[in-house]
Amino acid sequence: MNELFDLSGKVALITGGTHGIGMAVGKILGQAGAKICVNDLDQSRLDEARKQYAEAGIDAFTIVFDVTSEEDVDRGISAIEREVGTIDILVNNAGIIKRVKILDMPVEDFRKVIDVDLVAPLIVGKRVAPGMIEKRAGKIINMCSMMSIYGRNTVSAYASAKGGLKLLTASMCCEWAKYNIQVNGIGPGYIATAQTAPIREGNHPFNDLVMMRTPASRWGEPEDVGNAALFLASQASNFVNGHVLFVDGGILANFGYVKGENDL
Ligand code: NAP
Ligand code: GCO
Repeated sequence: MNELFDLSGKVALITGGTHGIGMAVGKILGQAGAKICVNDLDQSRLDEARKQYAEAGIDAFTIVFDVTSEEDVDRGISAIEREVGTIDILVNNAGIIKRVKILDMPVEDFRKVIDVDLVAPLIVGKRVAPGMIEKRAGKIINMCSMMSIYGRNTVSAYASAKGGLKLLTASMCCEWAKYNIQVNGIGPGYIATAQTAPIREGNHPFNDLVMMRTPASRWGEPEDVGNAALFLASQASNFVNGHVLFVDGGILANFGYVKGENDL
């Protein structure tokens, strides 16, 4: 059974894996035996992350590159292929969000979110897939969202990107499954990271919505997502393809409830 989840000998790239969900994914895949590679925009954040991975017993390979730049991605992936090896597991985790109403959002800001959250997984996927095709094996995990299927006030760019990412995941599956590459998404619910801090901390009223919509009655932890990534990165998921695995504490199953004596 353990062999199913053993990633020994595999090279994994987690984009933006210097904290939050990405770091949880990196630590869990690393503890399963994968050689962990992470990129970020900032060397100092990579240096700090490398220390944290080391404290978890993981010797992470770190490299600066911007996932939205084809040239930067090619340089970064070439360095990983040269220094570490061909990538077996790609987690397109890097992402941004801008919470601004449509009428107030500059088109340039909308484009920036689309670039990072949708175009970048295409760029990195296109660069990594040939190595997987040659090996006739690979795992790609695109970090989707509840906003891959829901809209919500102020997150139009993010939802548009994550909705597209759900179908980019399906499209990658259709074109690459024949090469024994499994391409899936993870749809985290509301997870306690820096990205959600502005709508979570300081007794923010958004907490009430998250609690009403999440039957588990808690914010998710990055490790909740990391555990799902281990399944999708392992042999256990070899016949799972084009799927978005929601890790949401039951949000999708729940219309919501009215807090009170009977929790109607
Ligand atoms: P986070 O704390 O904001 O981390 C995002 C990471 O992406 C950071 O390390 C960031 O680097 C990196 N990044 C951003 N733009 C980049 C670029 N152009 N090139 C390279 N790296 C870049 O986010 P998180 O909460 O851990 O979320 C991780 C992923 O899960 C995102 O795709 C997010 O949309 C998704 N997600 C999150 C939640 C949630 O509730 N937290 C739920 C569903 C989905 P810097 O720190 O240097 O900017
Ligand atoms: C928001 C949150 C969400 C989460 C996540 C939910 O402002 O609604 O940031 O978008 O990040 O994507 O799945």
